[in-house]
Amino acid sequence: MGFFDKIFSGLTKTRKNMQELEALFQDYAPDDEDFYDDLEELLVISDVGGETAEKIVKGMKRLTWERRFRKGHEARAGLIELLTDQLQVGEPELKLNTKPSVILMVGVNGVGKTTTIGKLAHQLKDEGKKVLLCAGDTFRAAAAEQLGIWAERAGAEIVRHEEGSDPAAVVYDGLCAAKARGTDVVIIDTAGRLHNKQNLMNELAKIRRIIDRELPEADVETLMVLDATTGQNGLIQAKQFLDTAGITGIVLTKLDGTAKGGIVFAIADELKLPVKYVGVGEGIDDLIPFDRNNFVTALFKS
Ligand SMILES: Nc1nc2c(ncn2[C@@H]2O[C@H](COP(=O)(O)OP(=O)(O)O)[C@@H](O)[C@H]2O)c(=O)[nH]1
Ligand SMILES: [Mg+2]
Repeated sequence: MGFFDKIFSGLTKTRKNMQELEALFQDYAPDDEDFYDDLEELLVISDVGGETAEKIVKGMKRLTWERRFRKGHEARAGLIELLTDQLQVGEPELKLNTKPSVILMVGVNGVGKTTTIGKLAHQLKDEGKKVLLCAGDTFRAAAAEQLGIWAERAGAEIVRHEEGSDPAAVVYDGLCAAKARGTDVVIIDTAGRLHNKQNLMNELAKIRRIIDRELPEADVETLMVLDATTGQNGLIQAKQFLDTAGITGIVLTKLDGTAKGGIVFAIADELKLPVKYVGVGEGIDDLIPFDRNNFVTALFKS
């Protein structure tokens, strides 16, 4: 299945909401306030978020006036353009030009960090890269084990320590191994929960300092993983990571399990960060590089 088909099927539940839009465009009249109210409601139902939905509706009114929309199909095309523009934030592609380069994966428990690492390792291996996984989640015994399974599936190496050991020490070892072995990309798993939030943030900052000290010239992507099924709540949680971790992009997982796919618009608008990948299932191939044109096109395709 190609990326477009995957995003199309991953958006099945979200598209159900959006299909009601088609009915709106059928009875479209440019100065009908009900149209804009219904549009806003549908956006909110799809978890675009109140503020972002309001901005989109305002943008739609402006565009309607500027372009003199008269017909439903004109307004529909205008909305697609507006939504696609809305997703133009930062650089969607990973920048991993140095050898080694580093991907640091952060986010709360259960969002899909470890799974995403496995999928990403697999894609990078397919591109011919040598990949090393670093088991920085030492908080739970099962975490390194789970990462080990993914390393095997993806054909990547792994560096791990005992449960309860210092994550910063694992990261240090991982980076040293990468330098010694000619690794292309090191992917670091981290804990999503510690005894308290401040501990977690301190630990992430410490890991970050070790990367900067050991590999000062390296390209580092810090990806925050967000679970699409948690919608606006997930977004609030995510904001806690923003200051500490120096996030370069978002991975939005579990899009396949939710009608809340509109959250990508809230991410762009509120976090001002690019979505770099979306997860559409639990399998190794279920991670798609984010493409805003494909995303919006898939959303409106019936
Ligand atoms: N349906 C679906 N499930 C996912 C996706 N990504 C992760 N999961 C599942 O979410 C659960 C938690 O994932 P895990 O990687 O352990 O999360 P972590 O705690 O952040 O490392 C697992 O059961 C995964 O299989 C996705 O894109 N779609
Ligand atoms: Mg994990």
